[in-house]
Order: sequence, then C-alpha cells, then structure tokens
Amino acid sequence: MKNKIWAGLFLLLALCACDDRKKTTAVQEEQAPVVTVKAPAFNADSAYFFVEKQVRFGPRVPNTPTHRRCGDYLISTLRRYGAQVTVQEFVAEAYNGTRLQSRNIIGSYLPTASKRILLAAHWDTRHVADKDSTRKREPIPGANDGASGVGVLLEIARILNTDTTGPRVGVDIIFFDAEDYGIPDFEDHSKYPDKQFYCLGSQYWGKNLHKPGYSAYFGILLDMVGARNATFFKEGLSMQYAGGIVNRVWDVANYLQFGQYFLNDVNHQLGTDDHVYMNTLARIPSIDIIDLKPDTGFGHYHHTHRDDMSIIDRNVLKAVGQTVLQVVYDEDAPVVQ
Ligand code: AHN
Ligand code: ZN
Repeated sequence: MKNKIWAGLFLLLALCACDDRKKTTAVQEEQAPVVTVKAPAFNADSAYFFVEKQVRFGPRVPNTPTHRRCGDYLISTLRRYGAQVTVQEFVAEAYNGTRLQSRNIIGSYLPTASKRILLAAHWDTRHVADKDSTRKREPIPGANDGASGVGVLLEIARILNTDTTGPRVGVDIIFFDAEDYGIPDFEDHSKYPDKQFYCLGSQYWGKNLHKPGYSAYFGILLDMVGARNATFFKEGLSMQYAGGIVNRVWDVANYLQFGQYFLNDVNHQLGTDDHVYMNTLARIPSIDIIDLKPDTGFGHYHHTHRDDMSIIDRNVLKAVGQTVLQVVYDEDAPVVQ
C-alpha cells in the first residue's frame, strides 16, 4: 500500500516535470519569426530615379508651376502603377496669410480590403533656405526633404502593381502637400498666431479623410530617408503613439541587416511631423522614419541648398524601402471580418 502511494507520487512528479518541458518547447515555438513571407526585391536604382525625377521639376513650392507639374506627375505615375487615385484639393492658409493651392495625393491598392496599411510622405518642398548661410529667401531642391520619401513609395507602388500574387492587405500611399511651409527662422515668430504652420496637408487630411470613416491598421511616415550616412533613431513621438510599430519596423530592419541605419536607441523627439496628425486626427497608430542626429536634430543639409541629389545614397533608399516593403508583406492575411 505504502509502495503504491510512493509510486503514485513519483509518477505525478514525473508527469509534472514532463509537462514543464513541454511548456518550455511550446513557448519557444510560439515565438514568431521576424519575417514570415519574403517580399520582392526593392530596386534602389528605380527609387533613385523617382527622387531625381522630382528634383528635376525644380522646387515643389505651393503656388508655383513646378509644384503643379510635379503633382501631376505623381498622380499619373500612381495611376500608371495601377493604384486607385484620389486627389484632395484644398487651400491652406500659411503663417503670412498666403493662400496655398495644395493637393494631397492618395493611391490605393486593394481598395476594398478591410485590413489596410497607410504609407505616407510629404511631396512639397520648403519655400526658403532659412538654415543656410546664403540665399536664405530662395527655395531648396528638397532631394532628401520631400523627394526621398516619395521616391521610396513610388518604387513600392511599382512593385505592388507588378506582383500580382500578394500581399493580401490593402495599402494606401499618401503624398501630403504643404508640409514644409512653417514660419522661417528669419521671421519674427511673435508676429504670427500661435498655430502649427508645418504639416498643413496632413492636418487637412486628418480633418477631411479621403474616404469617410477611413482607418488603417497602422501608418508609416517616411521623412528624409535618402541621405548618405542616415541615422534612423526611434523617434520620441512615434514611441509614445505607436511604440509597438516602431519596434516591429526596427526588428525587421535589423533582421534584413540594415542595423547600420536603423539604430536601436530612442533619441530625439520631434516638435511635429505629419505622423502627429495621422495619430491625433485620423487616430491611426503611426510612426515616423526620419533621419535624426543625436544632438543637432536634423542633418547638415536640412532646409539648406545642400539638400540636392549629391547627398542621396541608393543604399539608404534600399534599407528603408526593403524594410517597409517587408513589413507590408508580413501583414499579408486572408481578411477575417
Ligand atoms: C519641425 O521642424 C518642427 N517639424 C518639421 C518636420 C519636417 C520639416 N520634416 C521635414 N521638414
Ligand atoms: Zn523640411
């Protein structure tokens, strides 16, 4: 009788131990791999071409013919790559009362899919070179500040149009206008009302969504994603609003061996950028991939005439484009309603 009890106890302990081991393996199996489906190759030469093409129009400052022509080019290119295109025309009022004729341009893939990813960049360029030492009142080329994000997203549009098999997730590419018309440094800021004059396009869109009730699973904003030696720190506001998405994107970048650009440190918090309004007005958890330097904030080229094609590096466009494309492809899922 005693023996039986001992045997029973032993068996119970053995079972528990065995069960424990099962739990350990189960936990290991549950850890999702970083990447599940492989995205097609992002072509950096093609992205570079799209950046150069925009720069060749000249500065894309609202109310100028070069701005209008470049906008037309973006609309026709998205259409050529099979997107359903919505153009949001609006008039934004600048700090000095100038009425800015503006257009947000939206290209949608799988427009009826309920699970959607939002990818954004601004396409206008700054009207002044206020951080330069010369010709401060002249507009900048905006190769990185403007054209780079749009160039990466046009290449993603080209790929989505070419790849007929996937991913089964809706993608909306939005080019915001009138992002960079903030009050110049050389102006007396106290003369103007205490209002945010950057990001006028995303503020308009946030209050007037291109489709009523529009939402997305998450959003990724690209801002200055093509300069040589770019450093993408985990930006403070992105971490506050959508830290999980930031970590996800950085994990994929590191998995793809782009860790030299995507640094695993939280550093610098922006005053603002379009992702703020994607979060606060559209209520879509959104992050900003933006070239930030630890102490100075932005790169040496920022809001100067140096922001031209000579600072653009295909390797940086590749790192950002391949990472974002991979993140999108990994959201591939049969849509469960
Ligand atoms: C500020 O400078 C406060 N935010 C603007 C972010 C920006 C400007 N991105 C590109 N140009
Ligand atoms: Zn700018």
